[in-house]
Amino acid sequence: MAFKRHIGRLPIVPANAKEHNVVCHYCIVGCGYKAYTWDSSTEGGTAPADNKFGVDLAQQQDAETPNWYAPSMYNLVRQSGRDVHLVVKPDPACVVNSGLGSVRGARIAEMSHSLPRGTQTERLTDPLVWRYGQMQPTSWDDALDIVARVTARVIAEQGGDGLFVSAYDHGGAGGGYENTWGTGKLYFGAMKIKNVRIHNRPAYNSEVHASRDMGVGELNNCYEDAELADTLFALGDNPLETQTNYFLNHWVPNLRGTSLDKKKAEFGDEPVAPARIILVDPRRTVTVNACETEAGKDNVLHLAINSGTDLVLLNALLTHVADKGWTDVDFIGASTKDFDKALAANRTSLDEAAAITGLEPEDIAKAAEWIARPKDGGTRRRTMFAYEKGLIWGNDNYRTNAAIVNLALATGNVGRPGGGCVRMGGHQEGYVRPDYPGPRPAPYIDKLLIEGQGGVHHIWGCDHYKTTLNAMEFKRAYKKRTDLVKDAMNAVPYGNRDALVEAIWGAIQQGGLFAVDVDIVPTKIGEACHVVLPAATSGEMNLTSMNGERRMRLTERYMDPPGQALPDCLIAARLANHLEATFRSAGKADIADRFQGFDWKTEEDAFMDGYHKHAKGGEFVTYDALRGMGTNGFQEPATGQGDAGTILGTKRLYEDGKFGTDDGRATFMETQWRGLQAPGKEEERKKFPYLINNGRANLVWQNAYLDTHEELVMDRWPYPFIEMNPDDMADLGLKDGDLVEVYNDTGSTQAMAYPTETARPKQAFMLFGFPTGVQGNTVSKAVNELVVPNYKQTWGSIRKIADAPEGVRHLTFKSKEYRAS
Ligand SMILES: Nc1nc2c(c(=O)[nH]1)N[C@H]1C(S)=C(S)[C@@H](COP(=O)(O)OP(=O)(O)OC[C@H]3O[C@@H](n4cnc5c(=O)[nH]c(N)nc54)[C@H](O)[C@@H]3O)O[C@H]1N2
Ligand SMILES: Nc1nc2c(c(=O)[nH]1)N[C@H]1C(S)=C(S)[C@@H](COP(=O)(O)OP(=O)(O)OC[C@H]3O[C@@H](n4cnc5c(=O)[nH]c(N)nc54)[C@H](O)[C@@H]3O)O[C@H]1N2
Ligand code: SF4
Ligand SMILES: [Mo]
Repeated sequence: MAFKRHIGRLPIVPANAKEHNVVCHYCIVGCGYKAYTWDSSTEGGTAPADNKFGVDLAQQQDAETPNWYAPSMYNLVRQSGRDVHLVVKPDPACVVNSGLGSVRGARIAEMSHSLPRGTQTERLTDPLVWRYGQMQPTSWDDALDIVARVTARVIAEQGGDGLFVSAYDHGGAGGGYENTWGTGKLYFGAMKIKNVRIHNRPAYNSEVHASRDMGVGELNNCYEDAELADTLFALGDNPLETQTNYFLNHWVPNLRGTSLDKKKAEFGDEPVAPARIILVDPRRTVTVNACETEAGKDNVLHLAINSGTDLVLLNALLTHVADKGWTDVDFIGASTKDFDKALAANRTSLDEAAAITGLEPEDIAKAAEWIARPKDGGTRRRTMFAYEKGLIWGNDNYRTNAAIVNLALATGNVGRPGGGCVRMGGHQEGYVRPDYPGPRPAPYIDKLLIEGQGGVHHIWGCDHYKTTLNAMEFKRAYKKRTDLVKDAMNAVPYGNRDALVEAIWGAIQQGGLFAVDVDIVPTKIGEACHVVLPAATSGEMNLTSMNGERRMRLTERYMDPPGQALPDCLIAARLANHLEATFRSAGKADIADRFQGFDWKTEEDAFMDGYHKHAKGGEFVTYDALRGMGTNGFQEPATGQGDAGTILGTKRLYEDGKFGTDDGRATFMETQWRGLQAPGKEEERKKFPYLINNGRANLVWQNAYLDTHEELVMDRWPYPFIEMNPDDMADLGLKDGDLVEVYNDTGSTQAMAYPTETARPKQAFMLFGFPTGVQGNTVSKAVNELVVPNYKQTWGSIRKIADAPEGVRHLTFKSKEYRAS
């Protein structure tokens, strides 16, 4: 243990502290928090009337008391130009988390920008422009003028296809309805740009095209369904680490049997019992371990499937359920179509499936029983199907996604309490945009950039250097192209804007690329950029998003953004203003006119222009109404106004049996197995000895964009871990914490060996997207037919580089599993 917080005593929250509704801006779960702020020169007292909790703090509080906060929940920040104390603490009254924090969310406060306390001092404060061979601070008008002029020049010469855009499409920090609307209105509404990609994949497409094509929106249930289900079916997800409080507050009670009263209240005489759970993951995750501890091993079935073969398992489950007569015949008849066709096409025996998936036929049969064998008295079993990146970034995304929806529909589990067929989710959601003007399949943006296409690239809140596929080649090409422009800019003597734009255009004609990065901190891709624009983030602006059960809330602004930083939606609006002026002064009034409607002064203006006018039910939703709904909000879509200005929502989708297709019937799909589908993957699997499975860890948020500037996470993970079977480590002469190179024909990267007893031989698992070792360097460029990437199926070799360096000597290499107490 090297990490210390150096906090001796924390101030008491006074009774009159300002209270703000906050939703954690990290993961999809969207836990409710309260932010308390008060003047830095005062604090509350121990008497009940003197503190926010209204209790006698001179008395010892019990272990689970909410009248307390941890050092990580505290900071000293600016609010309307004054220093204030800030406490951001989980809200016990929020139904999502019931007062739970996680190792990420419980650190919102200490991950805020504070000069007095020296936290997140790396935050961008001013627009930066490449000048005199380095990035230099400047004004918004100066920076946006360059961006607008270069962008307009490129469009004049190359048309709209010369502008490339990378932009988040999610909620939470670096997203939200205000900001997806701001960027969407600019690029899709005003400019009709089609060369756009999303933060996490190299094209403008869906992660779950199949589910949507079948008429089943991917977030169709509510978190309570996890408490009501007889069986939980989790495929390619790891919710203890990645949807932490959803798992702890809604899955664990069902596994423990503490939600039985809820089940009885909901289901009357229907037999109920604590849930059983099936987890499909090639790796024994800590979620498997937690489920065994909570539910007992007999109620947990871990199917340690061969990587990339989920489709076969799902087809075999469908076949077995149908052959046993366990399908929901009434539901299939009333609400779906093409079942017989799909069943015939997808027919897969237990033995066939066992041969490909590496599972035992009996275990597949057991899973089918747990999913669908009727309960005593003949009532249907209620099963909730939940999947995430092990499926979404897995082999044959489209068909595998369809296959899990097939199984959920066949067993009548969509639109019913205790059911659902859902993404677990990544970030929160917060999508409202004009329609994407491009085709399906959408253009493969990374590939086009690598090939030298486009003249200007706008990047909003993502860092492909750490998180894209084929990342090494991307960085090589990107650096070369952006360096050409830097060199050209260096050659313009001074102050002459026209000459600068000319020089940049000249470099673009030589294959150069002009790049603009909108972010909150310096990023790796930002190092290649020519203009960097500082964004405000959640808590520094008002921000709306929804979570994995479509629960929408408003996070209220509780502190000032650093320096000149602005909300993304207002940056987009100002950029639109500058583009309008540039086109107008060039005599192109018709183009200039397209940039009208960006006269927003606040993020609320953007919200009213976007969500309020364009989202389904948006007419019922305003900031005032959301403020009144607190951290519980309402579940989208809004359906009307209730008493006292409340918003009425939708607990589950499809409860009426009508789905999102033209005729309202959910459509079964044919999903035959066709092996590892992405070009070159099968060859890679045969050629290289190790599966380089990859994904997330509890402590780290995404590409560590904030964590990297903070000691806690970097102390635990100075280098990305690669979990390895101890025998494999012995074969390669590796000891705990030794540095290894991971490599294949696509690229190479570096990681730190972490011995893991439960890791299967020749199956490693590496932390993704980490600044000190980018797993994506080894992920091939191969995508599916709709340009969805296949990050998870990566094979490579591993070799020792060095003994554990000084920076890892203090680490523990104990098992990450926990034992029953
Ligand atoms: N190998 C491999 N690669 C993967 C994956 C995988 O499993 N394996 N997963 C993929 C997935 S699911 C994801 S989501 C992506 C993530 O890929 P990215 O989106 O590139 O990664 P993030 O860490 O989410 O990046 C967020 C960026 O937004 C910035 N930011 C935060 N808040 C704000 C804000 O309010 N405004 C602005 N303008 N910027 C802000 C942060 O500083 C950071 O630079 O990675 C993908 N890549
Ligand atoms: N702590 C933390 N939480 C997060 C994030 C974070 O960075 N940190 N990021 C958020 C984001 S943006 C996202 S998208 C989600 C992702 O949430 P998850 O999808 O739960 O996370 P991952 O670790 O990417 O992948 C999940 C599992 O897929 C498994 N897997 C790999 N290959 C296969 C396969 O072929 N078949 C099956 N069945 N499984 C496979 C991996 O072993 C891994 O355990 O997490 C969100 N929550
Ligand atoms: S579970 Fe997700 S939303 Fe909840 S506190 Fe943790 S990171 Fe935030
Ligand atoms: Mo994600």
